[in-house]
Amino acid sequence: MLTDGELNKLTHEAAEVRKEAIKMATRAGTGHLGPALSIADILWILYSRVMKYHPQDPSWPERDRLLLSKGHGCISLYVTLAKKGFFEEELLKSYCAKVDTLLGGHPERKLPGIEANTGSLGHGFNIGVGMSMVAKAEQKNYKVFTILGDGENQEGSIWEGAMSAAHYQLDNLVAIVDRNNLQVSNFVNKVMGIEPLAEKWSSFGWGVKVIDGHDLNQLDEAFKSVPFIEGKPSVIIANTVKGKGLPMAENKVEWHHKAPSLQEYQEIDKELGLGDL
Ligand SMILES: Cc1ncc(C[n+]2csc(CCOP(=O)(O)OP(=O)(O)O)c2C)c(N)n1
Ligand SMILES: [Mg+2]
Repeated sequence: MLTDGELNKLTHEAAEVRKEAIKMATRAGTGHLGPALSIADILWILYSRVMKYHPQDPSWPERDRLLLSKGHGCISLYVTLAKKGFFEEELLKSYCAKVDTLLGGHPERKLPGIEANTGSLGHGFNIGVGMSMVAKAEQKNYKVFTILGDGENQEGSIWEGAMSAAHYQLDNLVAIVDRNNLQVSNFVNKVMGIEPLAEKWSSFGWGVKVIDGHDLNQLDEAFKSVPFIEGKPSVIIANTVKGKGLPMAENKVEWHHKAPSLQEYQEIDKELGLGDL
């Protein structure tokens, strides 16, 4: 359980991540803002309370690995990595600013802290399965965390990876499903329903917890209790809100890939106090 002081601090910091993400998308005039905002709390708790890493030595062999399998949500990851010291915060201004930027619309390994190029849905998770197998083969203690979209659960490759992870007893692997109920153009249950999701993962041999993905205490507790079942990989189904923290974007399908206009920014600024771009 987080103390009140810890909870207040982490809540404030996660809100700052969101504010910066909104600024980045506005400056660039592009970005998957809704999908970035739903995972800001998950990322902030992972990097603040859970994962082992040295920002000055991003390739430290014992580090925990994070694969953002829903790579399009990368704006919040970029902000998190900058705030945790992987690179200067000034670099955030280069998000989607030119063709050869280090901070593109999907994460690439050329940026410190990024483990793999991701964005083709169904891939990052399976890279994570492979990394977890390597850790086991080399008797290393690091953990592998991978964040998936709920729509991404419609990809067949996810279920091949899930089956493999259980078969190889990868209890060093933790998947987090960002259960925001939306995908590109509609609600997930309208496009192709994935329920009963917890039972599906469980039947594939995973330990499962369903939590509120914006409740920092629940996130912290869930991460601290992995593996949920000895010898099995763990999945956290995190119920979230797409666009969380930006009222005009919350639960709005059109904010899947959208940036605020300058006029909208002024409105948001009044509401959230973002300051100059
Ligand atoms: C293999 C593949 N097919 C299609 C896309 C295009 N695409 C990008 S985001 C997205 C929707 C993802 O929805 P979800 O997994 O729920 O993530 P969310 O945006 O809600 O975070 C799609 C289809 C892709 N990136 N990769
Ligand atoms: Mg989704």
